[in-house]
Amino acid sequence: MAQDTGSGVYLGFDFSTQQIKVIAVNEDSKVLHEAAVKFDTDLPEFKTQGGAHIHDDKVTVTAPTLMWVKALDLLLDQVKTSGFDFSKVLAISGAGQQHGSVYWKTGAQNTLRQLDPVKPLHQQLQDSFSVADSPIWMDASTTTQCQQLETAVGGPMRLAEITGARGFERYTGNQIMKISQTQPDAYSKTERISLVSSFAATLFCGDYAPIDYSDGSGMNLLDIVNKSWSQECLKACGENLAEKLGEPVPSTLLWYVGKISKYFVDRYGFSPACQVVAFTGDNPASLAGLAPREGDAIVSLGTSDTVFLWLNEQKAGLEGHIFVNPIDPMDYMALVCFKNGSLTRERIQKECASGSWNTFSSCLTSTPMGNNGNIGIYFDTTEIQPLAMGTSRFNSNGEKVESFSPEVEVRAVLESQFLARRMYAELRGMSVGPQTRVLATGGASSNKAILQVLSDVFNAPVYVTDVPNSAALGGCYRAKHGVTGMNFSEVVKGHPEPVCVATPTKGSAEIYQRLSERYKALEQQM
Ligand code: XUL
Repeated sequence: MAQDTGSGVYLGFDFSTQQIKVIAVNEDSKVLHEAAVKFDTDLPEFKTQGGAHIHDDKVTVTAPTLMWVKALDLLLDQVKTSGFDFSKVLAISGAGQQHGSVYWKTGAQNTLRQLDPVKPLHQQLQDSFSVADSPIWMDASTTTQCQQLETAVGGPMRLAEITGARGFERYTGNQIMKISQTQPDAYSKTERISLVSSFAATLFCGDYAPIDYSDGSGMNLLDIVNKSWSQECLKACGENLAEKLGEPVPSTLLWYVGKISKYFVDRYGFSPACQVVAFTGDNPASLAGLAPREGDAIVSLGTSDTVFLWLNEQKAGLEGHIFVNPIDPMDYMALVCFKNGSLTRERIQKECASGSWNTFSSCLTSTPMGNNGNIGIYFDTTEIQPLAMGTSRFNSNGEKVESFSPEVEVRAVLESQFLARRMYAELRGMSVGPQTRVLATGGASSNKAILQVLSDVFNAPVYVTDVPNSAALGGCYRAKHGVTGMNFSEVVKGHPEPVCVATPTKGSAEIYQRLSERYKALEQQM
């Protein structure tokens, strides 16, 4: 383990769906240490699969809250055994899987304030939760509650205007409403409700840590313009909810939620001066971990594709999600997720390019931008926006056709995927153009021919940035940002600069402007 003795150290935690991860960096953003505890394999007694329990109805998905506590015990013991010097840590922060909720039973605050450093946390907190199984982001059981909330505030668009999103099943307000309706006793015995992020910060503070604006935006409860709970939404979701949630706070910017609790000082050797900066959601933390500049668009090309945008102004809408920006609370970030990403690209690569990415790339270089007017839409699984499934192919006259040649099919899948990413990013407020840096991450970002199509469709330069564990790293950067108050660009000064790998080909703007209009019309027909 490379322990840097001279300068200060920042820790970033990621309480994600399948594991808890920690990264330590020094003042130059150099990674000094990493460790992780995986729920399924390191804590088999909780019998989770992928860190979750999928219930018999298939739509209810929870995780045992105590498992997360026990995982933190294991993780810190492991880091201590490795010889890591916790006394150098100036500040910590971190991330949690978004939307999940934790229900602290009346009396838990007292327990948190009096933790005994001789015993592990899970032994002392086993009776502290009024609901033992936390609903998590994979839960889709709250359609009725979403409808009730939308109706209460005046419809889905109105809910999106207030909270940054229409009613989504996984959003915490709807989950809380379900608990208040189906487990009224447990709800009334709850003194505090945390998100996974603020729950993690609570453990470190030994007292209730507030919810930050950015992760709080994933609840259908926060008024993202006024940065306060929406009274109408609170009223619809549960009695005395404001009290149970506490006041939300900015994500960073010289804001820390408390000092590390005596428990961690005595048990692990943290300095009593170590600060805890508000934890946030994993997606906002990932944005910070990629060290973006204002205005950047991040396109993550993975199993599912996700577009993150740093926005100065947001546009409410029914697709995608707007969060308060985790780096600058006056700005916003948009997130739009597409289910058909790498798996669809891989299927076409197998069927049309004999399973070879080199052949796939040759197909791209041998076909012109705009694919001679051929467009294909490939939704192997039900897409999120639009809610549609199936494959459709259209020739340059807009007529439906049964098949394309392999080269045309390869270009068609990428062009339509990137046209969709661009269209929904524009709907959420991105003004695409040569001034926008598109930062590509994820598996497919290693293929230059693919990134050239991305650059042409977005009419913007594409940079690659390979940052494994961006959410945990974002925790380190946010910890430093929170306690030093430096400009974010200074905070991330040692972060590897993204490399420009593709610039728009001459003529791409006109071609894809036309194609984008056609794509929009064809998608509507699906
Ligand atoms: C975002 C979402 C997921 C979780 C996964 O809205 O639900 O990305 O944050 O950890």
